[in-house]
Amino acid sequence: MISLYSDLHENHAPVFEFFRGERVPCFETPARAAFVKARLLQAGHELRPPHVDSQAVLNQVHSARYLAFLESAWSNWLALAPGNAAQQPFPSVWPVRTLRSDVEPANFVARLGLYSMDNGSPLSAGTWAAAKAGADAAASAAALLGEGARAVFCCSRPPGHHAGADFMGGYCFLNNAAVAAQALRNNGLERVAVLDVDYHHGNGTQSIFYDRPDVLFVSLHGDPRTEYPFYLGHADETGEGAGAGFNLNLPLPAGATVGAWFHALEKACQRITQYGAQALVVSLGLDTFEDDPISTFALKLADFRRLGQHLTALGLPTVFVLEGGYAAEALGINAVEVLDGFEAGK
Ligand code: OKP
Ligand code: ZN
Repeated sequence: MISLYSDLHENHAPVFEFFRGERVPCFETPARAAFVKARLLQAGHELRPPHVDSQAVLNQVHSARYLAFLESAWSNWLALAPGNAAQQPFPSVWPVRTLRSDVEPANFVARLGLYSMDNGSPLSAGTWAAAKAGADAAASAAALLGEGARAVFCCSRPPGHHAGADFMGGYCFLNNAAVAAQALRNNGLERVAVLDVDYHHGNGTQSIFYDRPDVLFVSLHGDPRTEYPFYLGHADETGEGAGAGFNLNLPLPAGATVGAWFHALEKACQRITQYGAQALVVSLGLDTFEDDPISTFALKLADFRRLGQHLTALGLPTVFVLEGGYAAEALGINAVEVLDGFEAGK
């Protein structure tokens, strides 16, 4: 399988995130993609750099003012104070209910809060370039499908599925899965399905396509009553307006069994088939792994092969986009197991 990979992810290397008010080392590290890259090469997969500029698709998926903020965020942070190069910006104030988000403040930290859903998306010098390379990979993968590729894997980080049209969140800045789906639509496909198998609900992807029937969003994830992102991902979110009926959430309780997870996967696959999708985008988070440090499902290596087998049975041109997975060393093996299960089909 063709895999798309750019070294630019390495410069997105924030040091700290917050956990219960304390600063802790980031879980979302450059080593994650390095382990996946190494395993891809070891397993004989072809690595290519992204070759398509995603800017036009980004403008369809994200708001202009959010993109402008993100692209200039690091230079604006540096301009605030000498010495900021060695510091990480974090938001500390957010426009929740009753506060205005239509007026962009001049204050940098206030703008950072406006464009963030949490304080869990640390920025560093290379964040924009890394995120843009991930979006370029998603657009490139869609182009390769248009040229007849059966499947393409985007080995990119940071992840994207929590990023909404105008906000970052949960380590995510640009929504790579949404870019892939929109690029496939732009290529003339009428119905595209996004299947999100990350442990965490893909709130950003859901919200981007919530009122649209042309992109079906299906997600299995930890129940948001107890699991991040908490404020979206419930079963009663089924789409709105023209998109009514084209959103399917299959939340599972924290600690759910592998059997329950595959049962939900079968329901997800049935919905995608019934929809008549012409292509599939998989938000491939591997934090459903039994040893994941921030999640509570229990998939093992062989289960990732089984996931690949289920996905190939859909018979659709497929873009895989790497999302979460924080047992970094196992991430490469687990990710390639999905791809090899997909290719072998048995
Ligand atoms: C991103 B993706 C742990 C806090 C967890 C949010 C998790 C984001 C997951 N200290 N913060 O969906 O894998
Ligand atoms: Zn996740």
